[in-house]
Amino acid sequence: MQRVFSGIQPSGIPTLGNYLGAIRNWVPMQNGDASLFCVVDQHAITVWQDPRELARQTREMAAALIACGLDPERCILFVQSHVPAHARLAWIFNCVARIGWLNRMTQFKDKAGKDREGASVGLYVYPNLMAADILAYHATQVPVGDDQKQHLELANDIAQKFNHDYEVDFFPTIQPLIQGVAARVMSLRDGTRKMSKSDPSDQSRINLTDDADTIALKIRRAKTDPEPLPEEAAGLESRPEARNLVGILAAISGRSPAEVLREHAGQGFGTFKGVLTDALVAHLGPIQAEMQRLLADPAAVDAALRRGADKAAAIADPIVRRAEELVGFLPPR
Ligand code: AQP
Repeated sequence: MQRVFSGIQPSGIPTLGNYLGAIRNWVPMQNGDASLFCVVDQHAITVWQDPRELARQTREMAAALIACGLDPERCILFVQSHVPAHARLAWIFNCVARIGWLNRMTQFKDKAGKDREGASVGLYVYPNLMAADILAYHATQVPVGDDQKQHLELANDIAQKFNHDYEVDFFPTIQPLIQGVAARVMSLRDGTRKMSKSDPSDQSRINLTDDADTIALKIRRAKTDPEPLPEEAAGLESRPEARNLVGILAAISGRSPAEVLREHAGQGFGTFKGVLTDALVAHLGPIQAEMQRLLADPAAVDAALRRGADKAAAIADPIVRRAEELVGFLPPR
Protein backbone atom coordinates (compact mmCIF):
# COMPACT_ATOMS: atom_id res chain seq x y z
CA MET A 1 0.00 0.00 0.00
CA GLN A 2 1.38 3.42 -0.96
CA ARG A 3 0.82 5.99 1.75
CA VAL A 4 0.42 9.72 1.06
CA PHE A 5 1.63 12.39 3.51
CA SER A 6 1.61 16.16 3.22
CA GLY A 7 1.66 19.08 5.63
CA ILE A 8 0.94 22.78 5.86
CA GLN A 9 2.14 25.33 8.41
CA PRO A 10 -0.40 27.30 10.45
CA SER A 11 1.81 30.36 10.01
CA GLY A 12 -1.04 32.54 8.77
CA ILE A 13 -4.18 32.34 6.68
CA PRO A 14 -3.82 29.85 3.81
CA THR A 15 -3.20 31.58 0.49
CA LEU A 16 -4.25 30.93 -3.07
CA GLY A 17 -0.69 29.57 -3.53
CA ASN A 18 -1.19 26.99 -0.77
CA TYR A 19 -4.57 26.11 -2.26
CA LEU A 20 -3.56 25.74 -5.93
CA GLY A 21 -0.08 24.36 -5.25
CA ALA A 22 -1.02 21.93 -2.49
CA ILE A 23 -4.41 21.65 -0.75
CA ARG A 24 -6.55 21.28 -3.87
CA ASN A 25 -4.38 18.41 -5.08
CA TRP A 26 -4.76 16.58 -1.76
CA VAL A 27 -8.53 16.19 -2.07
CA PRO A 28 -8.55 13.40 -4.72
CA MET A 29 -5.75 11.60 -2.84
CA GLN A 30 -7.93 10.82 0.16
CA ASN A 31 -7.78 7.10 0.74
CA GLY A 32 -8.64 6.33 4.36
CA ASP A 33 -5.67 5.48 6.59
CA ALA A 34 -3.35 5.54 3.56
CA SER A 35 -3.62 9.34 3.35
CA LEU A 36 -2.37 11.70 6.06
CA PHE A 37 -2.64 15.48 6.04
CA CYS A 38 -1.05 17.41 8.86
CA VAL A 39 -1.16 20.95 10.22
CA VAL A 40 2.53 21.32 11.06
CA ASP A 41 2.63 23.64 14.07
CA GLN A 42 6.13 22.48 15.10
CA HIS A 43 7.43 23.67 11.72
CA ALA A 44 5.59 26.98 12.13
CA ILE A 45 7.51 27.91 15.32
CA THR A 46 10.85 27.70 13.49
CA VAL A 47 10.12 31.39 12.92
CA TRP A 48 8.43 33.52 15.59
CA GLN A 49 4.70 32.92 16.03
CA ASP A 50 2.60 34.93 18.44
CA PRO A 51 1.49 32.31 21.03
CA ARG A 52 -1.89 34.05 21.34
CA GLU A 53 -2.44 33.47 17.62
CA LEU A 54 -0.90 30.05 16.93
CA ALA A 55 -3.65 27.85 18.40
CA ARG A 56 -6.32 29.87 16.61
CA GLN A 57 -4.39 29.73 13.33
CA THR A 58 -3.94 25.97 13.73
CA ARG A 59 -7.68 25.43 14.13
CA GLU A 60 -8.38 27.87 11.28
CA MET A 61 -6.00 25.99 9.01
CA ALA A 62 -7.73 22.69 9.84
CA ALA A 63 -11.11 24.30 9.07
CA ALA A 64 -9.72 25.60 5.77
CA LEU A 65 -8.52 22.12 4.81
CA ILE A 66 -11.91 20.61 5.60
CA ALA A 67 -13.68 23.43 3.73
CA CYS A 68 -11.46 22.78 0.69
CA GLY A 69 -12.64 19.17 0.63
CA LEU A 70 -10.54 17.10 3.04
CA ASP A 71 -12.96 14.89 4.92
CA PRO A 72 -11.68 13.70 8.35
CA GLU A 73 -13.66 10.49 7.80
CA ARG A 74 -11.91 9.79 4.47
CA CYS A 75 -8.34 10.69 5.42
CA ILE A 76 -6.28 11.25 8.57
CA LEU A 77 -6.26 14.97 9.36
CA PHE A 78 -4.30 16.00 12.46
CA VAL A 79 -1.93 18.42 14.18
CA GLN A 80 1.80 17.60 14.20
CA SER A 81 2.48 18.39 17.88
CA HIS A 82 -0.32 16.00 18.91
CA VAL A 83 1.74 13.02 17.67
CA PRO A 84 5.09 12.91 19.55
CA ALA A 85 6.49 10.28 17.14
CA HIS A 86 7.40 13.11 14.71
CA ALA A 87 9.75 14.82 17.18
CA ARG A 88 11.24 11.49 18.36
CA LEU A 89 12.17 10.47 14.82
CA ALA A 90 13.35 13.99 13.98
CA TRP A 91 15.93 13.76 16.76
CA ILE A 92 17.32 10.55 15.28
CA PHE A 93 17.40 12.22 11.85
CA ASN A 94 19.23 15.22 13.33
CA CYS A 95 21.96 12.72 14.16
CA VAL A 96 21.86 11.05 10.72
CA ALA A 97 21.77 14.16 8.48
CA ARG A 98 25.07 15.95 7.82
CA ILE A 99 25.63 19.67 8.36
CA GLY A 100 26.93 19.95 4.78
CA TRP A 101 23.60 18.65 3.44
CA LEU A 102 21.62 21.24 5.41
CA ASN A 103 23.99 24.01 4.34
CA ARG A 104 22.77 23.52 0.77
CA MET A 105 19.06 24.07 1.56
CA THR A 106 17.91 27.14 -0.34
CA GLN A 107 14.75 27.61 1.76
CA PHE A 108 16.88 28.13 4.88
CA LYS A 109 18.94 30.72 3.02
CA ASP A 110 15.76 32.48 1.83
CA LYS A 111 14.01 32.43 5.20
CA ALA A 112 17.05 33.26 7.33
CA GLY A 113 17.95 36.14 5.00
CA LYS A 114 21.08 38.09 5.85
CA ASP A 115 20.95 37.33 9.59
CA ARG A 116 21.87 33.62 9.42
CA GLU A 117 23.55 33.67 12.82
CA GLY A 118 20.32 35.00 14.31
CA ALA A 119 18.05 32.32 12.74
CA SER A 120 16.68 29.58 14.99
CA VAL A 121 18.34 26.16 15.04
CA GLY A 122 14.84 24.81 14.36
CA LEU A 123 14.73 26.64 11.02
CA TYR A 124 18.06 25.09 10.11
CA VAL A 125 16.98 21.51 10.91
CA TYR A 126 13.46 22.00 9.54
CA PRO A 127 14.13 19.52 6.68
CA ASN A 128 15.02 16.79 9.20
CA LEU A 129 11.65 17.20 10.94
CA MET A 130 9.97 17.18 7.53
CA ALA A 131 11.72 13.91 6.69
CA ALA A 132 10.50 12.51 10.03
CA ASP A 133 6.91 13.68 9.33
CA ILE A 134 6.86 11.56 6.19
CA LEU A 135 9.00 8.58 7.17
CA ALA A 136 7.28 8.06 10.55
CA TYR A 137 4.43 6.68 8.41
CA HIS A 138 6.63 4.98 5.78
CA ALA A 139 4.80 7.31 3.38
CA THR A 140 6.16 7.33 -0.17
CA GLN A 141 3.87 9.76 -2.01
CA VAL A 142 4.31 13.40 -1.05
CA PRO A 143 2.31 16.04 -2.90
CA VAL A 144 4.10 19.40 -2.56
CA GLY A 145 4.77 22.63 -4.41
CA ASP A 146 7.99 22.58 -6.43
CA ASP A 147 9.72 24.73 -3.78
CA GLN A 148 9.80 21.63 -1.54
CA LYS A 149 11.59 19.32 -3.99
CA GLN A 150 15.00 19.92 -2.43
CA HIS A 151 13.71 19.00 1.03
CA LEU A 152 12.36 15.71 -0.29
CA GLU A 153 15.69 14.88 -1.90
CA LEU A 154 17.29 15.48 1.49
CA ALA A 155 14.69 13.21 3.14
CA ASN A 156 15.71 10.46 0.73
CA ASP A 157 19.39 11.04 1.56
CA ILE A 158 18.54 10.71 5.26
CA ALA A 159 16.50 7.53 4.68
CA GLN A 160 19.33 5.99 2.65
CA LYS A 161 21.99 6.89 5.19
CA PHE A 162 19.88 5.48 8.03
CA ASN A 163 19.37 2.23 6.09
CA HIS A 164 23.09 2.09 5.30
CA ASP A 165 24.36 2.97 8.81
CA TYR A 166 22.08 0.48 10.56
CA GLU A 167 22.33 -2.14 7.77
CA VAL A 168 18.61 -2.42 7.22
CA ASP A 169 16.12 -1.81 4.46
CA PHE A 170 13.74 0.08 6.73
CA PHE A 171 12.85 3.49 5.31
CA PRO A 172 11.37 3.59 1.79
CA THR A 173 12.17 6.04 -1.03
CA ILE A 174 9.89 9.07 -1.18
CA GLN A 175 8.44 10.37 -4.43
CA PRO A 176 7.52 14.06 -4.71
CA LEU A 177 4.24 14.59 -6.54
CA ILE A 178 4.53 18.05 -8.13
CA GLN A 179 1.29 18.86 -9.84
CA GLY A 180 -0.62 21.19 -12.07
CA VAL A 181 -0.08 24.36 -14.06
CA ALA A 182 -0.02 26.46 -10.89
CA ALA A 183 2.64 24.40 -9.08
CA ARG A 184 4.15 27.74 -8.06
CA VAL A 185 1.90 30.77 -7.58
CA MET A 186 3.86 34.00 -7.37
CA SER A 187 3.40 37.18 -5.34
CA LEU A 188 0.97 39.73 -6.79
CA ARG A 189 3.57 42.44 -6.13
CA ASP A 190 6.64 40.68 -7.55
CA GLY A 191 6.34 37.89 -10.09
CA THR A 192 9.75 36.51 -9.17
CA ARG A 193 8.85 35.75 -5.52
CA LYS A 194 6.42 33.05 -4.45
CA MET A 195 3.11 33.97 -2.87
CA SER A 196 3.51 33.37 0.89
CA LYS A 197 1.12 33.53 3.82
CA SER A 198 3.79 35.21 5.96
CA ASP A 199 4.79 37.88 3.40
CA PRO A 200 4.63 41.19 5.30
CA SER A 201 2.51 42.68 2.50
CA ASP A 202 -1.10 41.46 2.54
CA GLN A 203 -1.39 42.93 -0.99
CA SER A 204 1.06 40.29 -2.24
CA ARG A 205 -1.38 37.43 -1.79
CA ILE A 206 -4.99 36.28 -1.99
CA ASN A 207 -6.00 34.76 1.35
CA LEU A 208 -8.64 32.03 1.25
CA THR A 209 -10.67 34.24 3.61
CA ASP A 210 -10.56 37.40 1.44
CA ASP A 211 -14.04 38.64 0.53
CA ALA A 212 -15.06 39.62 -3.02
CA ASP A 213 -14.16 43.31 -2.60
CA THR A 214 -10.72 42.51 -1.18
CA ILE A 215 -10.00 40.05 -3.99
CA ALA A 216 -11.08 42.65 -6.58
CA LEU A 217 -8.86 45.31 -5.01
CA LYS A 218 -5.81 43.05 -4.74
CA ILE A 219 -6.13 41.86 -8.34
CA ARG A 220 -6.70 45.44 -9.57
CA ARG A 221 -3.51 46.50 -7.76
CA ALA A 222 -1.51 43.44 -8.85
CA LYS A 223 1.66 44.40 -10.67
CA THR A 224 1.48 43.91 -14.46
CA ASP A 225 2.99 45.45 -17.56
CA PRO A 226 1.44 47.68 -20.25
CA GLU A 227 1.57 45.04 -23.06
CA PRO A 228 -1.57 43.15 -24.12
CA LEU A 229 -1.65 39.39 -23.59
CA PRO A 230 0.29 37.41 -26.22
CA GLU A 231 -1.13 34.61 -28.36
CA GLU A 232 1.19 31.94 -27.05
CA ALA A 233 2.65 30.99 -23.67
CA ALA A 234 6.20 31.58 -25.02
CA GLY A 235 5.32 35.29 -25.18
CA LEU A 236 5.06 35.35 -21.36
CA GLU A 237 8.57 34.15 -20.70
CA SER A 238 10.08 37.50 -19.77
CA ARG A 239 6.85 38.77 -18.17
CA PRO A 240 6.68 37.06 -14.74
CA GLU A 241 3.69 39.02 -13.42
CA ALA A 242 1.63 38.45 -16.57
CA ARG A 243 2.58 34.78 -16.58
CA ASN A 244 1.50 34.46 -12.97
CA LEU A 245 -1.97 35.93 -13.54
CA VAL A 246 -2.51 33.77 -16.63
CA GLY A 247 -1.33 30.73 -14.63
CA ILE A 248 -3.77 31.53 -11.81
CA LEU A 249 -6.75 31.82 -14.18
CA ALA A 250 -5.67 28.62 -15.92
CA ALA A 251 -5.44 26.71 -12.63
CA ILE A 252 -8.66 28.05 -11.17
CA SER A 253 -10.63 27.32 -14.35
CA GLY A 254 -9.06 23.89 -15.00
CA ARG A 255 -7.39 24.90 -18.28
CA SER A 256 -3.84 25.23 -19.57
CA PRO A 257 -2.19 28.68 -19.93
CA ALA A 258 -2.30 28.12 -23.73
CA GLU A 259 -6.08 27.71 -23.60
CA VAL A 260 -6.45 30.86 -21.48
CA LEU A 261 -4.30 32.79 -23.96
CA ARG A 262 -6.35 31.51 -26.91
CA GLU A 263 -9.39 33.14 -25.32
CA HIS A 264 -7.75 36.33 -24.04
CA ALA A 265 -4.90 37.11 -26.50
CA GLY A 266 -4.76 40.81 -27.36
CA GLN A 267 -6.61 41.82 -24.19
CA GLY A 268 -5.14 44.44 -21.86
CA PHE A 269 -4.95 43.78 -18.13
CA GLY A 270 -7.91 46.05 -17.34
CA THR A 271 -10.26 43.50 -18.93
CA PHE A 272 -8.30 40.39 -18.01
CA LYS A 273 -8.13 41.30 -14.32
CA GLY A 274 -11.94 41.61 -14.25
CA VAL A 275 -12.29 38.08 -15.65
CA LEU A 276 -9.74 36.75 -13.16
CA THR A 277 -11.47 38.44 -10.21
CA ASP A 278 -14.85 36.93 -11.17
CA ALA A 279 -13.32 33.47 -11.47
CA LEU A 280 -11.58 33.75 -8.07
CA VAL A 281 -14.65 35.07 -6.28
CA ALA A 282 -16.84 32.30 -7.73
CA HIS A 283 -14.31 29.61 -6.78
CA LEU A 284 -13.37 30.80 -3.28
CA GLY A 285 -16.84 31.97 -2.13
CA PRO A 286 -18.19 28.50 -1.20
CA ILE A 287 -14.91 27.61 0.56
CA GLN A 288 -15.14 30.74 2.71
CA ALA A 289 -18.77 30.06 3.61
CA GLU A 290 -17.91 26.51 4.67
CA MET A 291 -14.93 27.71 6.74
CA GLN A 292 -17.17 30.14 8.61
CA ARG A 293 -19.72 27.40 9.28
CA LEU A 294 -17.01 25.09 10.67
CA LEU A 295 -15.40 27.76 12.85
CA ALA A 296 -18.76 28.55 14.44
CA ASP A 297 -18.27 25.22 16.31
CA PRO A 298 -14.55 25.12 17.26
CA ALA A 299 -15.06 22.16 19.65
CA ALA A 300 -16.17 20.01 16.71
CA VAL A 301 -13.04 20.93 14.70
CA ASP A 302 -10.84 20.14 17.74
CA ALA A 303 -12.58 16.78 18.26
CA ALA A 304 -12.00 15.82 14.61
CA LEU A 305 -8.30 16.71 15.02
CA ARG A 306 -8.04 14.60 18.18
CA ARG A 307 -9.52 11.59 16.38
CA GLY A 308 -7.05 12.19 13.54
CA ALA A 309 -4.09 12.31 15.95
CA ASP A 310 -5.14 8.99 17.54
CA LYS A 311 -5.26 7.33 14.11
CA ALA A 312 -1.92 8.88 13.08
CA ALA A 313 -0.19 7.79 16.31
CA ALA A 314 -1.46 4.22 15.84
CA ILE A 315 0.52 4.08 12.55
CA ALA A 316 3.61 6.10 13.53
CA ASP A 317 4.31 4.75 17.03
CA PRO A 318 5.35 1.20 16.01
CA ILE A 319 7.44 2.51 13.08
CA VAL A 320 9.30 5.03 15.23
CA ARG A 321 9.67 2.50 18.07
CA ARG A 322 11.32 0.13 15.57
CA ALA A 323 13.66 2.93 14.39
CA GLU A 324 14.61 3.55 18.03
CA GLU A 325 15.31 -0.17 18.50
CA LEU A 326 17.50 -0.20 15.39
CA VAL A 327 19.48 2.73 16.80
CA GLY A 328 19.90 0.79 20.04
CA PHE A 329 17.65 2.65 22.47
CA LEU A 330 16.66 0.59 25.52
CA PRO A 331 12.92 -0.20 25.30
CA PRO A 332 10.96 2.08 27.67
CA ARG A 333 8.97 -0.90 29.07
N1 AQP B 1 3.12 30.19 -3.74
C1 AQP B 1 2.95 28.88 -3.72
N2 AQP B 1 2.65 28.23 -4.87
C2 AQP B 1 2.46 26.90 -4.86
N3 AQP B 1 2.52 26.13 -3.75
C3 AQP B 1 2.81 26.73 -2.60
N4 AQP B 1 2.96 26.27 -1.36
C4 AQP B 1 3.26 27.29 -0.54
N5 AQP B 1 3.30 28.44 -1.23
C5 AQP B 1 3.04 28.13 -2.52
C6 AQP B 1 2.81 24.88 -0.98
O1 AQP B 1 1.90 24.84 0.12
C7 AQP B 1 2.26 23.74 0.94
C8 AQP B 1 2.24 24.13 2.36
O2 AQP B 1 3.24 25.07 2.57
P1 AQP B 1 3.70 25.44 4.04
O3 AQP B 1 2.64 26.18 4.73
O4 AQP B 1 4.14 24.23 4.74
O5 AQP B 1 5.00 26.29 3.85
P2 AQP B 1 5.49 27.23 2.75
O6 AQP B 1 5.80 26.45 1.51
O7 AQP B 1 6.63 27.99 3.33
O8 AQP B 1 4.23 28.14 2.47
P3 AQP B 1 4.06 29.68 2.71
O9 AQP B 1 2.67 30.03 2.36
O10 AQP B 1 5.15 30.41 1.99
O11 AQP B 1 4.23 29.78 4.27
P4 AQP B 1 5.21 30.69 5.09
O12 AQP B 1 4.95 32.09 4.62
O13 AQP B 1 4.86 30.47 6.51
O14 AQP B 1 6.61 30.23 4.77
C9 AQP B 1 3.59 23.20 0.44
O15 AQP B 1 3.36 22.01 -0.28
C10 AQP B 1 4.10 24.29 -0.44
O16 AQP B 1 4.90 23.78 -1.49
